[in-house]
Amino acid sequence: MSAKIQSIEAILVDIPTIRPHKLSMTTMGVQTMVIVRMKDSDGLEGLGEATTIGGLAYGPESPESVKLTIDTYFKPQLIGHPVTEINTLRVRLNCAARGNNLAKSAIETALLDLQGKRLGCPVSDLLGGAVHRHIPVLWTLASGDTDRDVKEALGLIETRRHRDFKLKIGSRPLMEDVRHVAAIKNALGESASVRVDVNQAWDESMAAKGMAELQAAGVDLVEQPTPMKDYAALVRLSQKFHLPILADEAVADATDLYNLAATGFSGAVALKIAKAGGPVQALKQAAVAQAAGIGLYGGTLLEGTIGTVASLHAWSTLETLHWGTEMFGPLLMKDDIVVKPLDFHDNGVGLPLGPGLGVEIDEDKLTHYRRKDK
Ligand code: MUC
Ligand code: MG
Repeated sequence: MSAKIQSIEAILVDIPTIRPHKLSMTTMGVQTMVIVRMKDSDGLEGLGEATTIGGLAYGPESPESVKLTIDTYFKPQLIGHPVTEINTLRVRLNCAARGNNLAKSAIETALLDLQGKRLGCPVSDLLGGAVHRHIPVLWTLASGDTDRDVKEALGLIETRRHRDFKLKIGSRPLMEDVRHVAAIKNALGESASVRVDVNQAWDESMAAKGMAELQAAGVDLVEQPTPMKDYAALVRLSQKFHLPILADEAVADATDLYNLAATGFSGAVALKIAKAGGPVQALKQAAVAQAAGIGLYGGTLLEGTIGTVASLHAWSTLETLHWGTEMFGPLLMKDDIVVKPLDFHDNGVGLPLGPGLGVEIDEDKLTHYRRKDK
């Protein structure tokens, strides 16, 4: 008889960042993760994570609302049901709750972790098997200070931790941002790829000016320059410039990407398990992108190790990640809540090979960092 889901706990965990992380909509000094612990009737435990950026500054789900959604609405749909029936459980959640993809991603991840542990294989095997065991990872420069960003990047290039960099812009006047980016590109030279993420801060005419300037400065990729719902602007900009656009907030799932591609968008897409509702859902989006000739990029909402590893298992199954990944979330936090942190080396990260996600909670660290009033 198939094991049943016995308990689900959603835990808020707050870990300070190693430095202020300045985005167009907020500056982060702490990252909050919602860690899901799902136990089944055989005594196995599955782990999942839902994380976003800056509380509610980035999107409609906050860590606190994710916990409430799981505790109040998801648990009654899941407890007592066979743990192996992941597709059926997803249907139940989708009937019970629209949207809430961050919360759904944490649950899908925990179910995959459980399934992998049950079968004694890594999550990537459940997804068809890893094509890559070392995955490229860039670093985001977002201290808010040009000299500090250059120093940070040069150190990371020297130790071969990262070779590619994403710069967060959009909070300052456009030409100030352009000068900041150009100075960093100049200092890092040809071998480092420099990309920018505007996080929706520009309107279309600002974006047209910004992209022309950034193209001249040697930038390789511009992420989500315009508001997420302005598909038409993203399509027009992608057709006007050689400098490719990475669609991020505009495309949460496979349907969004289909709609964008059908209206003539060319460029790349940031896949994120959180946006899509889990690793399996993110790979459905990847399949649409592949069919439409849109490049792939492994994105993050700055998850800790559990969410990062879940993403890596999914990205490892993709033959070509045209723009690599940004799965550096654990490195932005001052500490980790797993026993064995990920191994970042040679401008990338190794894929854990143990059963399930291949990560184990450090109980003392979890006790230390979990929010005390919850
Ligand atoms: C985003 O907006 O893409 C990824 C890296 C980073 O610094 O922020 C994120 C989310
Ligand atoms: Mg982005």
